[in-house]
Amino acid sequence: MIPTITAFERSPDGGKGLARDTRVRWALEEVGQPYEVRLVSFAGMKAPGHMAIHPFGQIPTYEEGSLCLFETGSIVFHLAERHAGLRDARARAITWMFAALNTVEPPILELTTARIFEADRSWSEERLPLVKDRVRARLDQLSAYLGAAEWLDGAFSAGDLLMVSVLLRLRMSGILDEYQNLAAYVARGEARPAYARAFAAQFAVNAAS
Ligand SMILES: N[C@@H](CCC(=O)N[C@@H](CS)C(=O)NCC(=O)O)C(=O)O
Repeated sequence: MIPTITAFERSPDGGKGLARDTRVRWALEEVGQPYEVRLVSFAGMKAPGHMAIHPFGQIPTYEEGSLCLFETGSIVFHLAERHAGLRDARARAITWMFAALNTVEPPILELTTARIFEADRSWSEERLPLVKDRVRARLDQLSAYLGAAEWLDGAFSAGDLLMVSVLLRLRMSGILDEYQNLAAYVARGEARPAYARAFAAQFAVNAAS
């Protein structure tokens, strides 16, 4: 059965890979699973039809027959479980998936909030360095762990897929470039043919609109 995912009709980044449907598209491409996309507007995301499958009115979602999933971690996990292609060392890959979403992504999201949504506040300039330092604290640790390795745990895994997706959100800030090995790690992720297909599919939607 061909699954259907949801994505922004118009992504705020113009389809540059930052919306979270990219992670799901990437995982689908990695496992060679064809998929369909239902595009939703911001209003459509909060309409009852979409809220019935995503209680928080967001994208992406994943529908496969009677199975409806939301949360990128859960969707990538489902795909990794179903397709042996992503990785065998299941428990460690799952650990890295959680680390990407629960430990590394939160300070990165905080930085996005500080840079975009709080930029006009009087205290913004004073707070920004603190937020950046919290991001660096995590990247220091991640960079030390990765060292010169290609991926986090031997072969490429769903943990790498989510970690690269999370780190990509930092590129605009310039902080990623302070860590040579992490910048190279992200570039390796982006160089994967499956990522390129996912990016192109998402970009095409936004270029067309
Ligand atoms: N934790 C969720 C976050 C989902 C999320 O924040 N989606 C964003 C797009 S990247 C969204 O739908 N934003 C619109 C909104 O929240 O109204 C996941 O990983 O799936």
